[in-house]
Amino acid sequence: MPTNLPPEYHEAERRFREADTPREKSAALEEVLKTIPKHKGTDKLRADLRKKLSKYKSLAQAAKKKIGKHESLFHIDKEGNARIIVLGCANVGKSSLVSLLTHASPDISASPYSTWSPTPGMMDYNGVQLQLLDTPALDREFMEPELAELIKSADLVLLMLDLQAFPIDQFLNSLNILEKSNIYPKHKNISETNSHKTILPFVVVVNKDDGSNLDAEFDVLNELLRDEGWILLPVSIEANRNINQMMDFIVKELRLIRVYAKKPHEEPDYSKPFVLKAGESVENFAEKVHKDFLLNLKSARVWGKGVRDGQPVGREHVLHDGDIVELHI
Ligand SMILES: Nc1nc2c(ncn2[C@@H]2O[C@H](COP(=O)(O)OP(=O)(O)OP(=O)(O)O)[C@@H](O)[C@H]2O)c(=O)[nH]1
Ligand SMILES: [Mg+2]
Repeated sequence: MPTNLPPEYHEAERRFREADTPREKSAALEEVLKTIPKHKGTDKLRADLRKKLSKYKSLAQAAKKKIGKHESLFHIDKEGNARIIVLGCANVGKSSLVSLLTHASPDISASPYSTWSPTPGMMDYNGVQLQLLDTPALDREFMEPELAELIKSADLVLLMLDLQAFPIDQFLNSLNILEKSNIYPKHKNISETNSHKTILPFVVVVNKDDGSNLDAEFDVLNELLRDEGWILLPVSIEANRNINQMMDFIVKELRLIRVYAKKPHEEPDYSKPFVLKAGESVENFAEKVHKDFLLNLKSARVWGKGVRDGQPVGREHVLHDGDIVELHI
């Protein structure tokens, strides 16, 4: 240790020893380095301190990354044609559903509250790309504001109940919790004058309807809620009951349609539908196929709903699910 170090050095060095995070340590070390006069006698000390500084900087960097990662658990990029968020009380089967339908593998457990962060999974349903989000149980002691934000970003809420565990209680409880975050079901015609409200389409999926012996219980529940405008779908993930019917319904509810492209004198390409929103036209379809088609479109022929086979139509012609379109430029 060189003996001719100024008092500022010792003061800065003390602050360095007292700092406790890597970020504070590296900031303090930079100050220490500044106090050291540059000459031959301090070369070794300065080199050692710079080495130390770079170690603390990389530690600080790693710590920063960890925080970033933690925050991003609730920040999930939208992918595909629509985002469906699976919500419900503990143990109803949310993770089981996402795991059944997608390649995601969230933890599934007979004990409640097994999921603590959302997990996305992609599903191809007859050519429609759907992003499903598994979520932590709604009936925990709190809901993270980030989870509420994530719910608000969804195109559809799949509210899941367990038919075998007081479904009415779960239903009321779930809605209550969502209301606290200003999230409301669309069919209730809640006025949108309050700009804090987010209104989303809801489908109630009643899980664990494992066999016909349980169907009567579903009927009672359905009768109670149907009159209030709720749509209830009975399913069993374990017994793989009604899962396809549920998916068909969801795609309809999302108001997504599949339109197939056809080249002149060729069969349509059924392997890759273009996904449009209900109400969209030939023009929207052309834009999806290629922007050149949109710019240079001269005419189009359609096979499908409400037209003769191969009928010429204009740009504004509204397309339907399953239509086949031939574009001419
Ligand atoms: N009988 C029956 N059990 C099911 C069905 N679907 C899921 N389960 C079981 O229900 C339990 C809970 O399933 P999870 O998928 O972990 O439920 P979750 O809603 O994700 O639960 P949390 O993450 O804790 O909120 C597991 O033991 C599943 O095997 C079903 O259709 N019938
Ligand atoms: Mg779960």
